[in-house]
Amino acid sequence: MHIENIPGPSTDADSPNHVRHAQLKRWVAEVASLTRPDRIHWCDGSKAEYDALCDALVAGGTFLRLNAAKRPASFLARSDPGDVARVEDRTYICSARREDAGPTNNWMAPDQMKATLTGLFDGCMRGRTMYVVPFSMGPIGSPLSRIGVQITDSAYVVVSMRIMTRMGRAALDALGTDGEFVPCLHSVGMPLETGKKDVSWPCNPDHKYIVHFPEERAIWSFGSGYGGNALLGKKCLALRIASTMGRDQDWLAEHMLILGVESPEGEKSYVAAAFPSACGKTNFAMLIPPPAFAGWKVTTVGDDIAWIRPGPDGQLRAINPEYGFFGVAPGTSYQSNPNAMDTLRANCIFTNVALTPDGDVWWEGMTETPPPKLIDWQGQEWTPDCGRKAAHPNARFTVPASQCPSLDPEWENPAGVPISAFLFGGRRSTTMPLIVESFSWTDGVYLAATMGSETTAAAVGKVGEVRRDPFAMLPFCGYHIADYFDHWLTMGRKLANPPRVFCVNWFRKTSDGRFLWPGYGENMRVLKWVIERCRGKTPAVESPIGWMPSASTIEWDGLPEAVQEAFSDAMMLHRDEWVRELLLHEELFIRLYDRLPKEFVLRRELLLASLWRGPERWALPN
Ligand code: OXD
Ligand code: MN
Repeated sequence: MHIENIPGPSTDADSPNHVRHAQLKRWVAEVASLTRPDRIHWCDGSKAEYDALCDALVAGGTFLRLNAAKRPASFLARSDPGDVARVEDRTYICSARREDAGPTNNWMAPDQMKATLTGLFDGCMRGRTMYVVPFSMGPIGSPLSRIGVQITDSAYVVVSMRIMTRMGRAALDALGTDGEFVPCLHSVGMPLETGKKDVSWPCNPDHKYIVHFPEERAIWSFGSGYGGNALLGKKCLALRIASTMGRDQDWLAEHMLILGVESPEGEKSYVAAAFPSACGKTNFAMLIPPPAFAGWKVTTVGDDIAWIRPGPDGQLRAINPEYGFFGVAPGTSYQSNPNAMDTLRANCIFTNVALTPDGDVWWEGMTETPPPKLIDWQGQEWTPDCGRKAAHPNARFTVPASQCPSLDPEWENPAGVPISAFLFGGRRSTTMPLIVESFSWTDGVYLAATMGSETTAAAVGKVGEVRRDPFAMLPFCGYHIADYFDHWLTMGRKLANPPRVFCVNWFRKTSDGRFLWPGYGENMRVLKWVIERCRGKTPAVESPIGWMPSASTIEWDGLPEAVQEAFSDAMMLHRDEWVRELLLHEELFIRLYDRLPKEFVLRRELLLASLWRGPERWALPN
């Protein structure tokens, strides 16, 4: 076996001299003897290493180098058409006891799963290089950060990990000789038989497993090279495993963006917001306020994940554990998100977008009129009338956060930023109002726990069905979701001044299918009300489900009158819709019966009573 990146004579068969962590060396050696790669490469995270791997990916056909004048240092990858999204039905939480994974997670006994996986990993890296990728989630050295080491046989994963995490020698050094790390084992599951030519996107068509062992804090992922299945720092470590760490260590690992809002007077607040996948989190995190908001500034700390814990002053503080953005490309444009478009100007990896004749990228929604000719995400010729999408709906960009023009100056503060408000938002055509503030922390936890959303293309499966997605964490909670609700209730009790909790719905529609709210930058109008509520600067109206803004407390300047007229419909509560909604809450509660917090049962009753005794259609007073 050939071992690369060894600066001096090696004293150990499987690791370079600078690796002083005995447990890590042992684990790497064990994995190598199971998976039998041709080579081992310890990643140092340098630019030279990144460039060399990108060159090799180009030579091997995985990457296409984009036009350097239009999109410098950027690449396009086209995945296998069967490996385009997270595979939730292949994702497991293998806790020792089934009941600790809860009814919303797939489960298998750890021993049984290890036996299955060991069979699959046996010899799975033959003919390939095994990369050892040390990485830090969160700024290196922050007490809120955690270290992982991913072993992978995919160079695409290595270069993506360098963008998405603080990867390489610095993370390894932070581990020292006995630091704690999460072992993250990954293989595309396609050994290269001798003399066989590799394919551009190796993966395993028959066996995919994304597996978490919460007690051991270990991750094993087999068979997929895509996104959340393969970049194990993200959903697997920073959400599923971190949520169990948070439960045990009194903090929260959440599927939330973090943004800063600065008023013209220079007052700064931070908000953390949870939305299910592909509901515009990146757009909201990079929002540009409309002209009516002169002097207001929105800044970005993170677009997907927040790690949150009480600071010494009893206020919640949050970090973004990631180092880059892995965003959904379709729908991103200079109209919807100019900051994202500017972030994407260089040093990007695009996956499953379309290629323009001049070597740049395109996706649905990027421009109003599509180019007359493209090469689609599967490498086929494409024209606007061909009846196919040019980019896959879950096509992605991978880009360093540091390139974002709206990046918050505090984004790498090792102490995190103080959180004033939590926002929870689903994609709902009906029922849920544009904005409502919970009556209390407990009530906010109830609203977040019962969130529903129409499904999107971020995961394999049906698109457009409403499913309960508590806290937008349904696919990401590493333990029993009812215990997670209880953890949130408990955290609130420990805070002197817990953040206020709001629910938003940018996606409500008229009965004939038109959006009631313009969304995007105009969401600033809602955000300003949120901030002013947190500062005690604006009143609210009591509705059956929470506090709401009257139209007069919203800034309307610069919006067409029709939007203001639609506001009352966007805020309306229809009793029949809510009765249906409460039945769906009940359905969720029955699934979680034995561990459901008592508060929820009582809160539901109270909601039902207020809605039942209220009018058939509850509207904001004029
Ligand atoms: C993501 C997701 O990739 O939520 O962020 O699916
Ligand atoms: Mn996400």
